[in-house]
Amino acid sequence: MSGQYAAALEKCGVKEGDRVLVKVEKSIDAVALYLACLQSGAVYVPSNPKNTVEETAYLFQDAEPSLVVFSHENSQSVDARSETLGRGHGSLTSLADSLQGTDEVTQRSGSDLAAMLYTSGTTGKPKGAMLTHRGLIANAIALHDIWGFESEDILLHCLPIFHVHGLFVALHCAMLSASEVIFLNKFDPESIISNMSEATVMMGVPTHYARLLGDSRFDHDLCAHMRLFTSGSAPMSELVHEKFQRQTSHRILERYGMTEAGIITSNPLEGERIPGTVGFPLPDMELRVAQDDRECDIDELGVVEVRGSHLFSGYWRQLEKTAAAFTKDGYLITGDIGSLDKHGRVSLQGRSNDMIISGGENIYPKEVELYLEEIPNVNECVVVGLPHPDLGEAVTAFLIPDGDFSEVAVGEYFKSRIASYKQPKKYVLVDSLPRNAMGKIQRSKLRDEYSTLFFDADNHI
Ligand code: MCA
Repeated sequence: MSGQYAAALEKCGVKEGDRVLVKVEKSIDAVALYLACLQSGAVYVPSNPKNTVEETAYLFQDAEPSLVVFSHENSQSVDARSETLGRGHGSLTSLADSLQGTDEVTQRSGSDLAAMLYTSGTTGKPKGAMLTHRGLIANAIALHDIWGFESEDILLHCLPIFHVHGLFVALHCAMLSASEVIFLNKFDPESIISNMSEATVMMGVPTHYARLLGDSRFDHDLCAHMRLFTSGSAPMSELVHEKFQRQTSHRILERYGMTEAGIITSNPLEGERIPGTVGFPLPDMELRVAQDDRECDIDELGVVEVRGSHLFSGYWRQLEKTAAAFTKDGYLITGDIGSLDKHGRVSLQGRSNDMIISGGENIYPKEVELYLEEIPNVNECVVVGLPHPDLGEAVTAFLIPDGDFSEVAVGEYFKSRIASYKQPKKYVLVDSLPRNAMGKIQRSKLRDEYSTLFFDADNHI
């Protein structure tokens, strides 16, 4: 199928190094299109299908793709060739079906781009993280080895495929040993539970596991034959870890990564998996914890920095942001605060920036604040992530209204502007916002004061 899509890309005029922007729902055809891009030497640029027309227009303008592929339902007009993907009504799918598949593989070097994934940024606009063939291969081989993937494995795949986690971490591991994949179109506890008995490995975000644990059918017997559950993209609380072990008799393997670096550390397959830690750096990944240009002592907190062949090659057309992301000696500054223990295990304690992680999705407050500030009767606002029993953190807006404030009207306003998962789950109207002596808003004060806003007596795990 990927050979047929590669032939279709050629017919569409896609050349080596061209970006192909893909905003489609999860499907096998989307996986084939991703592989076809690799095969043709094109750069795969996946977009969240929930992105609004405005957000997609930004990606289009920034990535300058020579081809844009939409799902039938979310097509929009763009100033480039566009096609649709899907069985029955997809123009690219029909074209691919009508063509003889090609086995030809365009040779690319390790430093050539394979994919570009957009990550939200501190300034409010997403940046394209340039991922190379070398980086994807290095991370895939390392994970395949340390997690012991074999051809008999069957991967239960419930992640979206527009992120590193679902597209690269999960699929590459399975592909390297030609393992079977049970490919679910979205996360849904019902289908996970009904397919679990066929699978041996599942990868998920903490929200997936917290939801599964809420179902009494997700128990020891259902999971008895499973080889491995991994969790990442957001911190997993020790409570969920322990509940997972009590309910399933499995110890979840927590690992840590980011779009710019792939997977950075992992708890061991053999050996102790310790809740609250993210394990050891992957082979070939150099990791240190630093503070004010000096390396921290054992157990001392600092910013986690990493170096190695897995790393991205920079932000697309953003030289300054790329330079700011690295130290002089080539370490990527992750922005995560953590420490190393005497065995080399990494523990994370939070972030040095204000990024919110909601259900495994990263959201920068600035992006939401910029939109809120445009609303005429919002005088001042600040957006923070508050602890949430299902999502880990929930986007919350604190604002000083000028006159009447209608949540319904704001909901309507946001609909066409930013993807729904980024929109505040709650609006808190206040008379003033806490500021320090320099006049800077103290987000941490709001996080502390409102830490139980999303919890009630029934909401404890
Ligand atoms: C959906 N909604 C959310 C989120 N997802 N709200 C906040 N945070 C979210 N993450 C909202 C929708 O906007 C919608 O709102 C309503 O929930 C229902 O949407 P639906 O799609 O049905 O939601 P869901 O199926 O329940 O999705 C929740 C989810 C999903 C299953 C947790 O977000 C998910 O699969 N997350 C995984 C993300 C992931 O793979 N991250 C990896 C990136 P409304 O009703 O108002 O429209 S990090 C990465 O790749 C690095 C390398 C790493 O280390 O892994």
